[in-house]
Order: sequence, then structure tokens, then C-alpha cells
Amino acid sequence: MLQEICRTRAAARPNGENMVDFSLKGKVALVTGAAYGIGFAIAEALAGAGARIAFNCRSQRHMDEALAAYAAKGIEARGYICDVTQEKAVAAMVASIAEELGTVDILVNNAGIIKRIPMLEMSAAEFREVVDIDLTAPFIMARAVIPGMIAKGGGKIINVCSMMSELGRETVSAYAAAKGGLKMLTRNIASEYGRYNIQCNGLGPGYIATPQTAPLRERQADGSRHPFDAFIVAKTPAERWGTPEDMMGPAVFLASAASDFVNGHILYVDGGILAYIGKQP
Ligand code: NAP
Ligand code: GCO
Repeated sequence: MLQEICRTRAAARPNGENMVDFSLKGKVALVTGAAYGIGFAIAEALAGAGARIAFNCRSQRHMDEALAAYAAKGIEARGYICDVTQEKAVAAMVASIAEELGTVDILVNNAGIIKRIPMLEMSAAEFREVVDIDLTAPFIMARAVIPGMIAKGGGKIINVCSMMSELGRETVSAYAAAKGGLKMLTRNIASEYGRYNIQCNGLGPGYIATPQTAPLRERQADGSRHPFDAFIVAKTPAERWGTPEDMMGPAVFLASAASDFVNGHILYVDGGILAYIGKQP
């Protein structure tokens, strides 16, 4: 069996060329919540590697702006208004993509929200809303695409995790619970469907400058940096915030054949935060 796999792979690359295959040519990628921010950059990267792009978001205004932004980059992205927590809408979107672009080969579960509220002040409804979007929705999305991937002989699922898949901090109990859960959902999908040539991995961004983190970077009245902004720069060995573009290479790697034996892994793209104890006093 192993010899057969090696022979097939060698035959596909007769001169040893392209031994590392990052191409996504002919693949259909669905990136959730890719109107802007990290999702947009990931979709742009996957398109650059050759994939056809489908994306969704909830707001028509975000959709219109996103379609214009993709077009400005020469990307023919197909956009769907769809809330990832709504099972019927998700099923309808996945069916439309299958008809209009083809079966989804690559799913990026990127859509997510955060609520920064001290736990004792947070209502159960607020907690549930975060868990619903950040954890239950990736389950709904994955469940909607896995049968098509199995029928097609494989697929890639990338779950956008977080520093909060590993760490806690004041005010983000629901988010940390959801992103920690998403890490384990990732490992479970890998465990359950790896035999169908489906790889499910996590992408764990560090602190990235997007609308989601804008409140943490707001200038103070006196023009100085937000204390949290200064804290993050000090906590990151790279001494800067990440950008959505920092996610591009890692996303292409996890979406491509180059990562075909990587499964259930969380790839942290954090400028070294998780490796660092912090600046000595
Ligand atoms: P963002 O700037 O707030 O963008 C979020 C996107 O998700 C938007 O396109 C939004 O569009 C969409 N969205 C939100 N809820 C949705 C829903 N229920 N259904 C469909 N679309 C929905 O966020 P970001 O900073 O790029 O973050 C993207 C992902 O990375 C999130 O999962 C986030 O938790 C994670 N992350 C972010 C950071 C960071 O530092 N920024 C770090 C680690 C992980 P609509 O509002 O129009 O729906
Ligand atoms: C926060 C931030 C984080 C980041 C990110 C870290 O309030 O601490 O919003 O949670 O967005 O997820 O990886």
C-alpha cells in the first residue's frame, strides 16, 4: 500500500518537480465571514493559489463592500448572505455553491465574534450567542460539507482558533470557552474523518489588527497608545500586532496537498506569543 502511494506520487511528478504542492487550482474554497478582516485575507490567498472562492457574511452592506474589494483585486468571489448559526440557510448555501462552483473542497470556518464582558456581568444569553457563532456554527458548517468531501475523496477544513484556545484573560470567558472547544472540535473531526482523506486543522491567529480588535488599539485622549495595545506589543516577541496578511501563507499550507499528513494540528500564527513568558522587569 505504502509503495503504491509512493509510486503514484512519483508518477505524478516525473522529474521530481513540484515535490511541494501548494497549488489549489481546480479547488472550491468556502471561507465564512470573509467580507473583511482575516477571512478576506485568507480568501485572497486561496484565490492567489488558484482556488475558486465562495464566502458569506450577514450584512448586505458588508457584502456589497466585499464584492467590490474582491473585484478590485481581480478575484471573482461568489458571495452569499448567510448566518452560519442557521442550519437551513447553511444547507441552502452549500447546495448553491455545489451547483454554481462545484463541491466544496476547502472550508475555512472563520466567522466569529467576541464579547468583552466580565463573567459576573455576562448573561447566559450573551454567553450562548458567542458559543453559537464561534463553536456551534463551525460544527454546522463542517457537517454540511463533509458528505460532499467524502464523496469526492477528500477535503480540507480549517478552523480559525485563537490565543484563547490556550489562554484565558479577564472579560473573554465565552470566547475562550468557544475557541478552546473549537480546538477540540478540530481534533475530533480529524479523528473521525481522517480515514476519508479529510484533514481538519486549526489556524490560531495571535493579536491581529482587524475591526474585531480595533477597540483594543484605540488611541487615548492624550494621543498615547491604548494600554492593551502596548501590553500586546510587549507580550509578542515580534514586537508588533499581526496583520490579516500574516495568515495568508499558513492558510494556503493548510488548504493544500503540502499538508496532506497534517491532521488535528493547531498552527499558531502569533509572532511567538505562546512561546514567551513575557518581558522581564
Ligand atoms: P472581524 O473583523 O470582526 O470579521 C468577522 C467576519 O465574520 C465579518 O465578515 C462578519 O460579517 C462575519 N460574521 C460574524 N458573525 C457571523 C455570522 N453569524 N454568520 C456569518 N458571518 C458572520 O473578525 P476578524 O478579526 O477578522 O476575525 C476572524 C476570525 O478570526 C474570528 O473567528 C475571530 O475570532 C478569529 N480571531 C481573530 C483574531 C484577531 O486578533 N483579530 C485573533 C484570533 C482569532 P457580518 O458582520 O456581515 O456577518
Ligand atoms: C481579546 C482579543 C483576542 C483576539 C484573538 C487572540 O479581547 O483578547 O480580541 O481574543 O481577538 O482571538 O488570538
